[in-house]
Amino acid sequence: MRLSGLEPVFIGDETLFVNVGERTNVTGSKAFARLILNEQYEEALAVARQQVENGAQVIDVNMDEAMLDSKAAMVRFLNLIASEPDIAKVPVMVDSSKWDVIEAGLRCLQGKGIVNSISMKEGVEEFKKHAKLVKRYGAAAVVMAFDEKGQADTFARKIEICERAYRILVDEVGFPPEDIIFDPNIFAVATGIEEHNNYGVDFIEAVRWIKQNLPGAKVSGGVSNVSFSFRGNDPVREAIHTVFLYHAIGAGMDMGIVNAGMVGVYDDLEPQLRERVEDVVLNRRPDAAERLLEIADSAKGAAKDDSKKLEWRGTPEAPKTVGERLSHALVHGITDFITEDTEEAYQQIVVRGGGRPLHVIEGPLMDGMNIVGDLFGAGKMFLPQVVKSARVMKQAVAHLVPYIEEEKRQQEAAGLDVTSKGKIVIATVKGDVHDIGKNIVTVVLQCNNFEVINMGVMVPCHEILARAKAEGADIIGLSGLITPSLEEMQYVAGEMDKDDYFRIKKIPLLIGGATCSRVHTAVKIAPKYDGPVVYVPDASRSVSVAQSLLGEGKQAYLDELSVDYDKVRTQHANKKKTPLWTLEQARANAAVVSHAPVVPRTLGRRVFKNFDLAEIAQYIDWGPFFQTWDLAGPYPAILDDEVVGVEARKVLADAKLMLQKIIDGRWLQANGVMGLFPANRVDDDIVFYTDESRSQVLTTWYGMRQQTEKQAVDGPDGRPVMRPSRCLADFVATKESGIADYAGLFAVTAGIGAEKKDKEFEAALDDYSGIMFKALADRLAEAFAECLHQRVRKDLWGYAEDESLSNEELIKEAYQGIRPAPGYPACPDHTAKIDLFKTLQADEIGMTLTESLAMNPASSVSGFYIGNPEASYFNVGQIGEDQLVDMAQRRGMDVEELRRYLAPNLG
Ligand code: B12
Repeated sequence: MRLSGLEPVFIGDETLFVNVGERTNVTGSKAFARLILNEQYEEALAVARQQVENGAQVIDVNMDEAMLDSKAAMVRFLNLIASEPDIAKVPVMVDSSKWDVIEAGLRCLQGKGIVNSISMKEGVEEFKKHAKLVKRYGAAAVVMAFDEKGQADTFARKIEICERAYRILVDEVGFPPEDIIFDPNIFAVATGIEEHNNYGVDFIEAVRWIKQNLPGAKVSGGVSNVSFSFRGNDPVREAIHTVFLYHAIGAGMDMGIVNAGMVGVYDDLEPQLRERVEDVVLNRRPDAAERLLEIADSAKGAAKDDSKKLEWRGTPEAPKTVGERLSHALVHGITDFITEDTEEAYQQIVVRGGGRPLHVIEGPLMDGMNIVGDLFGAGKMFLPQVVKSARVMKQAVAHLVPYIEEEKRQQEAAGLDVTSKGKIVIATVKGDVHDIGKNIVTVVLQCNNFEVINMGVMVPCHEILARAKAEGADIIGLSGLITPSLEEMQYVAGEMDKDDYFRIKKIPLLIGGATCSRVHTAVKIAPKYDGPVVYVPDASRSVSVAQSLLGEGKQAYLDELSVDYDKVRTQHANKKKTPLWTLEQARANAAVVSHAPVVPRTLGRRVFKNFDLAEIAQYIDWGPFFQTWDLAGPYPAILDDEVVGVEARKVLADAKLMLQKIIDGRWLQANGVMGLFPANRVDDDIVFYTDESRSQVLTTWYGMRQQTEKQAVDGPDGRPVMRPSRCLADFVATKESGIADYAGLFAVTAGIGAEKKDKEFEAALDDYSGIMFKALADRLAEAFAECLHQRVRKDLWGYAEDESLSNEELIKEAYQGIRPAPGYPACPDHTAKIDLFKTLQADEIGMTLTESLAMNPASSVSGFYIGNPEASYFNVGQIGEDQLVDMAQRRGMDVEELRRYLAPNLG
């Protein structure tokens, strides 16, 4: 199934379970309903954005609320989403029980979305009519197992309705089968009513039947319904969801709405509980519900009971083998006994068994890691768990290294290495400092038995290529965080092409990192190199890509890739050009945002060295932290999420422990510099002056203005008003106005000292702590920016001295004024950092810029302060050639040089 927002999404047999975000649904989320009812659409948009940022692959939008004009609300919200590229990139599921709302929603969708739902509830004719319209709008459809007689509850009714609907859709309407998503209704089990006992089996079997008999069709459902009768007993609900999803996904369930709650690791469930839950879900015995009830309370209690913690090591009555213990330690990331267990395995296999040290790795350790790889691949384990497993593995291998070396010395025999699946050289490109992404990929690939040479950050092209040759690498992987790195990646691809070694062997090049994309890779990087170039969106995908590139199906994979990228290139070339206004037209449509500026209490530059980390820590926004660990869901709801809640709590607890150590042990130093200055708008720029006379220019921030065509929207009085063509300078009073306005600059870092500590973790073979440490340093950098900004508002500038906001409100940016950062969508131009750093003399606090304008240390943020109450963030989006030339002139810069920096905004 191919869906799309602004970016394509492919859901195929290889895809893991797809999670549909459900927080933009007024029937499911009271908070969202309140925002819509109060017309707080900006905040409602933030809910959508947060879902996407936290990994929802599709967002469900539902406005079915009695007090609402659902149709108008749907249209308004979807139109707002459409102008926010970071939300609009994912497909939308237009959800309503009213057809006119769905149709109104469909008219607003860009790309290919999903209709939720159509059914034969009101007869076949109505069904066909709706299906034809869905098809005409080019959307996919959720088809409920519902017909004129009612909702399907048994297996027979589910498949009867689904088959009938499928035949009508495919044969009569000509609906593409891959665009059909059946929802065969998940109902509660163990309700005490006998007829309900088979509901779980009916659903699972219906899934299996649909996947086998209705080619192309997908299956979805709302999972938490199944455990409804155990409300109030989360451990049992968790166990029911875990078992249910385990069997339903095994039967082929592709996607689903997974409500707040929990889902654990199937193999981890306490055996008795699992057996009794399985009896219920699979309806294996008539007294299943009573038997589960019997242990329900103790299961709830046991969830809090720690005494069973060491049971996995076995008891004298029920001993565990060393292999079992190693597997358990690996799957659960426990390092406590790893050295003694590895030693015991060594004694058993090598000393008493006559084997080789390598056999300990290839035997019990790899057996354990294979379980980890399988569970992760099946979506049953999450990234933090895998990284912890890798730490266990590394420590076990480290214990064996002296034995292996001793053996080498004695025998000098060939073939002593673990036969790895392949060797990969991975690096963050020159000029970029982003470390975490590629470190995570390294760990995940290592867990899957690839040998990975991680070269670190800011690695020049010639070093990467030389190392790849020296190591005989099978694959090269590049990572980067910010857009200038995209160009460096193109350069590396070009250099590989010039070098016979890579071109003839067609050594594959993998591309990853936050700003990379499939389209950019296909259009800009792949054409530079004759070998395979593959964009890899996340760590879990890196395994299947590397396997495909090195395994038997390589040619088929490459053929598929080449067809896919050709298509992407053709689509890109034929893409309708976003209609742009001329810069002149856009300027004429600038917002008029007048205000009465407050004179800052302190003007000029200020340095903050060794800022109190404990104070900074209070401002941490934990949301993105979970994203780093690839755990999807908004904070704090993620802690109770059905799928990742348990793991999210664990990783947060670990983080808080380490945060305390960072503060107490001064592992990091936080330095900042800021300045508030007289400033005025001159055209699209903000000019900063040395003093109140405003006669001498200190520095100029060159602004970029939206040029995409704007439409009129209903104003507060119902009359149409134009949406302005935004530019950040519009929030500052013009020079001609004579108003004395002000603006600020800042640069903060929480990364001083990070390298030293990081080396310690590296030496201790502790990737988990290393990644955790970097993730915390990044959180502290952002928190520092938040903390200093508050001080500016309340004190240093003082325009909001009475502000009193909770951390939650700060995260929602409920304050007056903004702090745009170069590189973010409202000011995408990274070169602004050059003058900013010079003006603030940022080097004095240990902050520098690389040749690609990344900041060193990595955990750093820089930007501007604008105090206007109307100031808000927006996306500059695509600009025209005229703005490029104009800007180059304003700056006295070469057009072609500037073009390189602004390339992502030039289409
Ligand atoms: C956390 C974060 C930060 C942190 C940490 C940054 C750092 N030191 O790495 C802080 C707060 C410090 C920060 C600062 C900045 N940031 Co920032 N940041 C983010 C954020 C929210 C998440 C990035 C992240 O860490 N993700 C988690 C990691 C694990 O994911 P990842 O790196 O993408 O890696 C995964 C995959 O990409 C893949 N992968 C990665 N590499 C590789 C390599 C290979 C070979 C393979 C196979 C796979 C692979 O696998 C990984 C694991 O699944 C993104 C927005 C976003 N949602 O992505 C913006 C974002 C990256 N930041 C951005 C910007 C602009 C900045 C700043 C320049 C802002 C400023 N002026 O201060 C600075 C630059 C910092 C610097 N040192 O130069 C922009 C970049 C866009 C652009 N136009 O360049 C983004 C995209 C936000 C946006 N929407 O505009 N940022």
